[in-house]
Amino acid sequence: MNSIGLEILDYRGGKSTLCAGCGHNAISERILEAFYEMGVPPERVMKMSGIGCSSKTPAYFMSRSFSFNSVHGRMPSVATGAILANKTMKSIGISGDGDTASIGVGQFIHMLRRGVYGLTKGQFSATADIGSKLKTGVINDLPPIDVCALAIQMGATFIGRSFSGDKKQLSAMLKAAIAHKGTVLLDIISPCVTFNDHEGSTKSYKYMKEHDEMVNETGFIAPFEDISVEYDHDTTVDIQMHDGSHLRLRKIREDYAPTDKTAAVKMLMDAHEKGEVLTGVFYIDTNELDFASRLNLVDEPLASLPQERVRPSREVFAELMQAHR
Ligand SMILES: Cc1ncc(C[n+]2csc(CCOP(=O)(O)OP(=O)(O)O)c2C)c(N)n1
Ligand code: SF4
Ligand SMILES: [Mg+2]
Repeated sequence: MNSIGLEILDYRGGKSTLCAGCGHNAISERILEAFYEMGVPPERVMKMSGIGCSSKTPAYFMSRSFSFNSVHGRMPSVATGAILANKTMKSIGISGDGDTASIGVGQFIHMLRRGVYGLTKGQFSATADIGSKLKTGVINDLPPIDVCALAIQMGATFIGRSFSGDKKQLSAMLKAAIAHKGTVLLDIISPCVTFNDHEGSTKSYKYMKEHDEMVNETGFIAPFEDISVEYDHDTTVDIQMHDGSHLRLRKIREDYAPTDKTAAVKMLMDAHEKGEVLTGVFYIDTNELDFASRLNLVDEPLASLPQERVRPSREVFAELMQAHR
């Protein structure tokens, strides 16, 4: 018996239909034991989940609790609503790696950050900096999502930031991005003159003029241009792109190499602390295979292949259907 006079049986659920030996069964056991040992009344618990084997497990522990199986990947929003409706309940969310990090990744991120973006105008977006002020005087207290740091972690192979007011940097960076074979993320700060150009905004023309810190100066040399243009090897990195063009990055931050992912993320995080807006090329990798190459596609574009080459014949299709009956 536990501290509230219940037996472990009072915490049991339905019989598991998962495979014998599945790790999820052990997790269900540990969950129900934890609630039992802590003396939490099962009726005070809500079990929220999405879709997947793991998301089925709330049916296998604590039948006396409340339970809700949401749509795949949507547990965070349903759980948020339930918690807000009754904050006196204990809530447990069960979600698999597919439910959380694949289909549900958008909900997952916003559940952690707790931002709401319901309207669009005159409201803080998910990239607004902490301490930034709305025209109405409201101050943002939520951490920004740095899309550059996110893109570095997620595997983009060319990541940089520029400013709509910096013609030279933006032109060079755009050309290098166009020349790059792979996924590029360019985060371009573009002040909204109607809602976001006032004193206190960190996305205004004035703020950008005062806080724009270039990490490197971007130069671009197209394949048809003369590449023998002089440069100092100590201060400038030359990167040859797949199409024969060259990206020349003149170092401004001496110790920073745009081929070091970890350093790039740290630099971006540090800049947020200091209120600096870094611009320049943060990370580039010209060796990694691009998406189409990874898929090992034929040289000719799929869109222009004749029907005979993209469509199984009637006979092959019939054979396939037969084999999978
Ligand atoms: C909207 C939608 N898309 C796809 C599916 C198919 N589907 C069912 S479970 C699942 C993956 C679940 O993976 P995970 O959350 O890791 O659970 P696990 O089974 O590994 O515990 C997918 C893609 C679905 N049910 N609904
Ligand atoms: S995750 Fe699903 S398929 Fe895999 S062992 Fe568990 S119940 Fe079986
Ligand atoms: Mg899984």
